[in-house]
Amino acid sequence: MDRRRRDFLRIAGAGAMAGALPFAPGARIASAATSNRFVPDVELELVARPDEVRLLPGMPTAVWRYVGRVLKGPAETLQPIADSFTGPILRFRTGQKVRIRYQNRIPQPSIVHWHGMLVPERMDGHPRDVVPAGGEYIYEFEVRNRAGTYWFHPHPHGYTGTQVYGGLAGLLLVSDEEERATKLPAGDRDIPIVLADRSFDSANRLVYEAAMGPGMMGAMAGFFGERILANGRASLAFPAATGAYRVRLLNGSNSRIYRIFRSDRKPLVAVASDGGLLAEPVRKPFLVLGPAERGELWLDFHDESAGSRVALVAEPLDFGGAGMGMMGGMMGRGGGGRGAPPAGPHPFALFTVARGADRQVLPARLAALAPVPAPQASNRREFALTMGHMRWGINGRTFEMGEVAPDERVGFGDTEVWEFSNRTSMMSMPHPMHVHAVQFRVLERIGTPPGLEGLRAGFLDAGLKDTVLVLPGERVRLLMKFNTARGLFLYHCHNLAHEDAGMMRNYSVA
Ligand SMILES: [Cu+2]
Repeated sequence: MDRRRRDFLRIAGAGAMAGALPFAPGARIASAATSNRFVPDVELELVARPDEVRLLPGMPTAVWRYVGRVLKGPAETLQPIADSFTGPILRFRTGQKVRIRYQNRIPQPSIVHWHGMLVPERMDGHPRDVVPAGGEYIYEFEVRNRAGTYWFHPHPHGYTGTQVYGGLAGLLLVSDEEERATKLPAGDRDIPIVLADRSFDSANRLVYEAAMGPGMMGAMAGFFGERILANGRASLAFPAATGAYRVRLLNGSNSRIYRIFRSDRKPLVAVASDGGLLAEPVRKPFLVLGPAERGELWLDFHDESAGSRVALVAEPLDFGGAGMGMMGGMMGRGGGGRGAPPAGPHPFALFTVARGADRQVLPARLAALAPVPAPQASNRREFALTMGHMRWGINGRTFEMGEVAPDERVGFGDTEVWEFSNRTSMMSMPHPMHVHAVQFRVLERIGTPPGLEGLRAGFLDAGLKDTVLVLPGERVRLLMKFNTARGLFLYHCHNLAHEDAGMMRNYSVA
């Protein structure tokens, strides 16, 4: 293995990652495997390892990525994506029993988290379960989620940003009977897209330098790359588009927030959020997707004339001009102060309409999903998003591996209202807040500043969510039921620079 393969190297903070690959394969097998009574319907091998992919013209780019194979079950369970760092796509069905043999072949401790999935404590990829380079971890769980677009990525403490940036992330698509009954576009009309920003040097190597916020006294704003990529490419082209498509979008960026719209400014039709199908299609002028959020679109070309072109555009959101002076516009700046131009609106999926479109009818109803209930008097907890000692925190605290505070203990089966309040700091930034082991409902947003109110039209707050973007100044109330599993789970900011710096806590369910 040549040297370039093993460092995707010019990663900032690379002290911990420089040096030779210390792994000895099979050095340690950590297994949360339940018992030999678990008979999987599907068994996969999933390896995180250094690789090279051709992302840009010229030199290939050294990345870390997941590769895998199906050991048992349908071959389509695992679908690699050619010439990309993202992937493979995993396809499961509700009710399947899944075993995944994860092997860590990157030169850092790591563990895999199945983002949005409702799995037992030791299957969730908590940082205390990291395996060293060369180690292995065996996951066994039953797929309990409804159909939807979920994903997987590393979750070690302190290195998640680096490892995701290196390329470790893939989609996990769940299907079920209810979804099949809707007859949404399938096959090559079902298009999963991972949006992620990256910066490259002149030799096509990945560059990772987190940006400090101007005036933020050392507090990390995050990473803002110069290029926006779709499944690792500059853009995806669909030269013979007819009829309707289902486009699944994941914002897999470390920190960037996007506004997604059609190039012809026709409204978008959203059909699913983080946790699967909405009750019914919703027309939106645009979508706003923070890191880790998903949105699915019904994209219809049957009334476009042959030859016309329509793009989906991702515009990086810049909070600098929205009355949040301390933001200083850094959201739109690329490349961590390397003098790069800010990434502008980027057409990432280009559809050229062909003749002969079948008309496919948008279903009026998509799924059985109760309306968001009125806010009620359940047990309410408030989590203030805070800034102290140059670090982001939650209620003034930062992550400690096994620590759970008295106000972070939840009763199994309880329904609670959690409020994330983003108003305690003058140095306000949007924070995409993610809670493990639940799919929640967004009850209300309170106090959205007038300058940001326009963004609310782009949120998919009507659906099930596991990550919610809390704008500067807002209090967002969430309704959640803790009936997945007992144990220790995480809640945290999914701006990975914030998460790695400690804007993450445990909560326990007992
Ligand atoms: Cu944050």
